[in-house]
Amino acid sequence: MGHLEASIKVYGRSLGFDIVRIADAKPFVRDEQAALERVRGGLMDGLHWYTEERVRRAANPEVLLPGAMSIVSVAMSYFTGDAERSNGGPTGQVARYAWGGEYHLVMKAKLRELADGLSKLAARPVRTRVFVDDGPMLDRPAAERAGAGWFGKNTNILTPSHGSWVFLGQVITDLELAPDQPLKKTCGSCVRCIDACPTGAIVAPYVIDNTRCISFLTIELRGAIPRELRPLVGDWVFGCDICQDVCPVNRKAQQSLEPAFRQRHGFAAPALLPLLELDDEAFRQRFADSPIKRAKRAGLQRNVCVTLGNIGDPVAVPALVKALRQNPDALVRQHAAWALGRIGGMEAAQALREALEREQDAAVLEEVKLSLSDLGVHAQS
Ligand code: B12
Ligand code: SF4
Ligand code: SF4
Repeated sequence: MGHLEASIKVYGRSLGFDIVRIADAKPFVRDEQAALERVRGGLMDGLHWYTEERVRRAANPEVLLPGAMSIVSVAMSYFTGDAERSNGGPTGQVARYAWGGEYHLVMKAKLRELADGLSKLAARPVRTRVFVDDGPMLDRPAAERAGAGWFGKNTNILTPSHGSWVFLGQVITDLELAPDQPLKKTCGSCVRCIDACPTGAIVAPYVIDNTRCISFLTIELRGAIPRELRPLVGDWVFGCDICQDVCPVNRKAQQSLEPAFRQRHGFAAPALLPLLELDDEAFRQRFADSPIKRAKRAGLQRNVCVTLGNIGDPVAVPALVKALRQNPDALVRQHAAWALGRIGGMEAAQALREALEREQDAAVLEEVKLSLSDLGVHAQS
């Protein structure tokens, strides 16, 4: 490693990145092929923005930054130990990456500083482009090539020091740098994540069927969660960490040093009933500067209904009845009807019968009828 590469790494770490490595900017041939096959095979369905055109751009750094020579690949841990559970009624689980602040903002600000630093360290103007998650870049293959970590069979990048609990980012630059080597590690014969995934979303090693992944269902999906998958979502109200929680590599993960990623009170395992009460304004206030805002108010409340249905505690019935009667979104009323059908009891059945008289939305009515039939109540309208 030359002096410039060493200085870039020292500077990157001083900005708060846990891992800073360097890759060349050649096309990602294997990954382009693999991603195109996933799109064509329907495994990325539901992510309308994830197109073949996007994959082709994302896999070719030269297209993203003409003259690209190198990629500075960074990783930042968001691991903050055990979840603090909320009091007061049933609680759900939120994926770790969303326990703290908005990582896109935090990482992009630091990546821009790193990008500016390249010109100073190289003592010449350097062209750069930065990426974290939302840009058309393949974050994981860049991290793999730079040796920041290796691909786990759950498709996450596993780092030796911080496990898979890391966000990945890149600075693509026209600066020619000596690249690091990929790591020689693999998962070996382990298949824990594949066995543990409740929906069978890891359809083969290194292959996720997005349409079955709880992370997609609870964060990205805008419509109804398919009925047959709802029981498998368990108590995950935002994202899913099961395939990472079971991963042996994560047992030795070091904790995050970033204050912005500290666990916020009531975010890791939130009390569910108050979440059903939020209106748009209250949702915005509570989840401003949080990854959770991506689900939107109706999406989160849909997930809360599914979780309450799965937990099955009758204490949730009054809140679900209220949601079925009053929630402004048909999506939420539909999932409240499903949850009432799962929990059952007199009050739930009565509310479902009333909804038959009042409800105008076809999808909600259909769900009400299915729930009544699950409860053995004959639907008359
Ligand atoms: C779309 C997307 C999703 C989708 C699809 C997931 C997926 N597997 O791609 C959904 C919504 C489901 C999702 C979920 C999650 N995501 Co996401 N997601 C992305 C996004 C935007 C694009 C990923 C992509 O291009 N996928 C395309 C598919 C084809 O790629 P792939 O599954 O990784 O498969 C690769 C391997 O199969 C490899 N390959 C092919 N053949 C072979 C053979 C061998 C031997 C090997 C080793 C590899 C290999 O090639 C493929 C292409 O590179 C990236 C950000 C970005 N811009 O890159 C974040 C990103 C991947 N997500 C991230 C996170 C944190 C998550 C969640 C953990 C969040 C959560 N807790 O709920 C889950 C994890 C679910 C999982 N097990 O993957 C992080 C991952 C960090 C890490 N350590 O890897 C990223 C990098 C965002 C970031 N910048 O930090 N995500
Ligand atoms: S995030 Fe959850 S649902 Fe998605 S692959 Fe991992 S264990 Fe399966
Ligand atoms: S659980 Fe096992 S197979 Fe899955 S990513 Fe971790 S080490 Fe690899």
